[in-house]
Amino acid sequence: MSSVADPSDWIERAVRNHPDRLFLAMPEGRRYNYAALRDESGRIASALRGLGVQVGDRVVVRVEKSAEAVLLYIACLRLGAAFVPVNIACSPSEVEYFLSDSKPRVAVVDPADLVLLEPSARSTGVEHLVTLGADGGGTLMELVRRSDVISQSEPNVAPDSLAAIVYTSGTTGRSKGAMLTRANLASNAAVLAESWRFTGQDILLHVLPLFHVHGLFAAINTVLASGSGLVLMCKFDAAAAVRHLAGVTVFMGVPTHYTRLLQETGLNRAAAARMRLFVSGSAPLLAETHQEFSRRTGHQILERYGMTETLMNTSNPYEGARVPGSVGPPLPGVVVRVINAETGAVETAPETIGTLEIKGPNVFAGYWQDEEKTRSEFTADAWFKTGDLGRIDRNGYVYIVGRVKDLVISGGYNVYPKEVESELDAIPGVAESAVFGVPHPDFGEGVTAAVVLKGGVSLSEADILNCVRLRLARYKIPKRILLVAELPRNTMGKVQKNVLRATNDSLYATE
Ligand code: MLC
Ligand code: AMP
Repeated sequence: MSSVADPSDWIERAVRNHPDRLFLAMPEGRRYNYAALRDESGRIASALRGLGVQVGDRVVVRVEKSAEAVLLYIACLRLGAAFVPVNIACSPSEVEYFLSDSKPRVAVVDPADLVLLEPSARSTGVEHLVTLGADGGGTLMELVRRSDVISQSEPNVAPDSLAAIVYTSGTTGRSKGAMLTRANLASNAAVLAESWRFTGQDILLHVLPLFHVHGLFAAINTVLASGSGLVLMCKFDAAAAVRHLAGVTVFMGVPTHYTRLLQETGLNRAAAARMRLFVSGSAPLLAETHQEFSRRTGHQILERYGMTETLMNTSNPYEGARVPGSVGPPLPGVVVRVINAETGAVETAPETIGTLEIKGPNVFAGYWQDEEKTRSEFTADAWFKTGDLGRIDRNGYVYIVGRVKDLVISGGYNVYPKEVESELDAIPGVAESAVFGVPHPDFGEGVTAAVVLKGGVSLSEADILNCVRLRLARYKIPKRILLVAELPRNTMGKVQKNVLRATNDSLYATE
């Protein structure tokens, strides 16, 4: 296995060994080689330093995807600052919470959101609010133009220091910030580069958002750790992605990307002839998608399993059987165990279903300023409880068979029902609600709500959707609101979401 370097070493090493090699290309032609990556990220680092950013300071980033956004992430790595990515779709009230919780020295937002977010930045004590647009414009880049290139990455950053805080919603309460260290990032990228056989000749087609561990760490860090390159597609478009396959060697996506690629008639063996690897993760890939993709392109999608808190845990092998429906064996250095959900005992017999727990250098350092939540998500002997239900077969392959956490995964985005239910229940006239996921042809699962109105109240599906539209990120908004007289309950009075799921199983079948 390649030696585990600190993230800053990736850049220094690449510039030393192959300064002219491509790091990032934009579809319209702009290109950065590794020397340009070092210089441009060094200039951004210098501008951030000018704003007072030091090792350990948080930098909240809520911007559209762009080459500059990638360079900003790398600048934070080189400074030893903690990168805090926020989904561009988050509502202003969600952003205010992230600012007040993470207390950043600097927040970088899209210029179009400046006026909207200024009051939140002021009330939460953010020192500097700067902008970065999709076109690379904005006040941050004005500062950058006036800044020198830093000659060297910050040398005094320990492996266990904070590299990023990534917010992840929970079954209760507000989102929690998962603290990822430099060692987490470095070890996972080294393992992925090795396991997926990345070389300097590889070019990754990057279609994922930059605010989740999939697009940010599994994709970009693996490229950096292996000195390979990427083509950055800022908005996923299946037809354009098929055309790009001729110029790249690796693709990473969520299952929705694959089902959309399959709808393109141009996706065939010839279109994928130069490709070396297709990786899927973040949500379950249907075995039929795997099989259909293989029939059309001759490529077997390699499915892997990860989490914000653990980065990548398991992966089907590069050489050897890629089993449809399985997420593969644990990655080198990672250990996965199965726990009996009732007794808490470790299950050693193969094929036994239980909750999955993880240990390894990939596992995060805990939740930001929340020791109680951190304690409750780890066992006494320091295993992380994933909340996923799974089994391990005789060959060591892991299968995810369900979740003990009440979670809907829509197009690779996690939606916690409790958060949506709280917003629905706050609407005057709503008595109670239950949010659940049912099969959706595009997003895998569609967020769906059953709502009971108070007596004498008349509200339509559209009225209810209008009320939540400004409160929640768009992907969390239910695709359908079902007005019902009452929620199904068991004898203990608990809402039976399994009944709601079963009775509405075909809700989106004709879409
Ligand atoms: C977009 N929309 C969604 C949605 N994405 N609705 C539900 N679920 C989603 N995932 C809605 C928008 O709100 C909008 O609705 C409409 O669809 C069109 O919006 P869009 O912006 O044009 O969407 P599109 O570009 O088509 O997005 C689809 C997608 C995107 C699949 C490209 O969802 C995506 O990039 N998903 C990847 C998420 C990801 O990176 N997950 C990794 C998490 S890390 P309206 O009503 O406004 O018209 C993790 C760990 C691990 O899980 O293992 O990797
Ligand atoms: P997140 O909290 O956004 O990081 O999402 C992590 C969750 O996504 C995991 O706990 C799993 O439930 C799910 N997940 C990730 N990859 C896969 C996969 N390949 N198959 C099934 N579920 C997955």
